[in-house]
Amino acid sequence: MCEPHDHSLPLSENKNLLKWVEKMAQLTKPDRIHWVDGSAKENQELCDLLVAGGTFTKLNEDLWPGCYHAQSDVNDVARVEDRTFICSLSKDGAGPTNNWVEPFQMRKTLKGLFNGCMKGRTLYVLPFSMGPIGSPMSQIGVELTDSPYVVVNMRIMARIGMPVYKEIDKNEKRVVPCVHSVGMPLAPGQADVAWPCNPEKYIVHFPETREIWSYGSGYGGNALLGKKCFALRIASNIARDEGWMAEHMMIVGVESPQGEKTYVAGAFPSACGKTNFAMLIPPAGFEGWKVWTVGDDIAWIKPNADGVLHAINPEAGFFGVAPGTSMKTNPNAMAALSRNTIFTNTALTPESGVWWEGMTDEAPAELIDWKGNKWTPAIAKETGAKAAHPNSRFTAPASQCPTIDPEWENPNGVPISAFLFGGRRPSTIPLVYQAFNWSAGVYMGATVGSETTAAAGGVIGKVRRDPMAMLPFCGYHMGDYFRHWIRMQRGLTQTPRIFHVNWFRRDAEGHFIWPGFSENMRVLKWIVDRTRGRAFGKETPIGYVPRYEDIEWAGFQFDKAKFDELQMVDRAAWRSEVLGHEELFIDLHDHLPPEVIYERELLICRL
Ligand code: TSX
Ligand code: MN
Repeated sequence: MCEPHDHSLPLSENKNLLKWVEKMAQLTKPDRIHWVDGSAKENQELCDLLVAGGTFTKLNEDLWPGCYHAQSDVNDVARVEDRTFICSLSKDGAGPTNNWVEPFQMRKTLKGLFNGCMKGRTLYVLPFSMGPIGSPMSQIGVELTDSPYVVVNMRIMARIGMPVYKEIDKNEKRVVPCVHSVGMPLAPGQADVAWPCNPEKYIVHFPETREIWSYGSGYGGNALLGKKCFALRIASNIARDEGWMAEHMMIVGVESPQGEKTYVAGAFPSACGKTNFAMLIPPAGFEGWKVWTVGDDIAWIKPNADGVLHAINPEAGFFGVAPGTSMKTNPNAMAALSRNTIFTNTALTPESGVWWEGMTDEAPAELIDWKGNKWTPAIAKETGAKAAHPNSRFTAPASQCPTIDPEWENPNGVPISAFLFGGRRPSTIPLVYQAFNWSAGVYMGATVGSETTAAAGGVIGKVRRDPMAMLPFCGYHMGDYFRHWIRMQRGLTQTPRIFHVNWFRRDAEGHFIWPGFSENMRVLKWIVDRTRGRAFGKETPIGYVPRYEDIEWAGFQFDKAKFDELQMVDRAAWRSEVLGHEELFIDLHDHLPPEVIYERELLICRL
């Protein structure tokens, strides 16, 4: 057993860390400093503190053991892309798809914002490792935050505390400094609110110095800085400089009845069911097959000494969208979130449980909605009020997922055989097709589009381009990012095959043609068989496609006519599709690699 720590004393001996904490404390002026050790005892004390302060509601221990519910401020419910900044030295470094502010000007702004911003609060020193502790692929960060909610969420999402101090004290790895404040200092005697935040928000990245500064929000990706800010925006910069990839991808391992295992990584824009796919359960007809979950959101991918790409999931938990998650759509997620989970902005039941739209076919008779108001199905029918916020979340330990891969914490990662790109496309795009080669695959990823849904806000039903699902998460110029993808192939002895999937094609009546969910296993099997060189692919202008007889249909009735409709490549529709690709490319043109331009020309010629 470890001795309980005096949290007011430094738990690290690293001089640079101690100096930086002191400097930041002088700037932010907290009442006290708490060095986070990551222990269960500390976590319990913080949860008790959050309950006492009204941020947390302890859920019914019999129904939801170890679980808490949090209700955020109504104006602090999602990432704030228009308040997210990439402050590289040159504007051209950030590119036209990022907000850029000159770094010295932004530092001045931040100095003003952070001056005294933690008055009346505790500054938590939170060391975290993205990736298994000690893995050569892991990266270390320290988040200074005035939010205990952030600390208890980060404890689920990353490896934190004592083992990380040990890594830092070894002085081998650079530490990414992350400063976070909810931006609501308390005057002496001023009472706190349940969800402190500031209407003015800044999510700031300095790519060259590898720094993150976040002000004004306590929510999700704005505040849990290891996730989108570090593991994608800063890591994409580190990866480009060091020759690896930081991607917005889930990772799954497909195991055949003979025990052959094939790992696939996939990028999908929001609202495409990436988490559901990462936890797929094979359907009837696939007895003996298993899909293992390595990660649901982020992949760090690096060539090993033999030139084979290997991936780790840098996270330790799932920060998943709750609405739509059910025993029907994702029983593995339901098992993962059944205990030791934090729910944010879901509805509360009278038994101190949680509920969200889509969790059960029938809504409970009465709830407290995410805003704290009484909610009934009748009220919802009349006012349209949602019980849970559409972006409400669960923070659940990955280790609790029944399909978590035995290799998910392998410090050397898992070998990647294929990349998947996907979007929500009602027309034009087949269920599945394979790129001819790496550069055609990069073009495929660079042109990913998805139909906008209500969840994203804005116009519904328009195709929005989201290259590699990285548009909000690439920490540098998107054109340079494509170039980096092109360049990655050179160091490889085995190039992953690249595929595009679309579960969302609709028929003339507007109905989904493909049942999706478990049945996607049939597509996944063709993908695995293609990467292993044992399935047929028919050449079309856009890539290789399966014929009806190339798909395993055991245990499922699906007409050949319907399959042909799903797979149809309509040249006229594709010609306008290629014109649609231009939209984003115009902005990026002066940084596009020639391969992307040539692939576009080749595609046009083939059509
Ligand atoms: O996650 C989804 N996947 C991937 C699953 C492994 N969803 C949900 C998307 C919202 C996040 C899907 N929705 C998928 C899918 O494959 N497919 C669809 C579309 C669809 C929805 C309902 C039905 C069929 C298709 N059928 C019935 O409701 C009976
Ligand atoms: Mn994501």
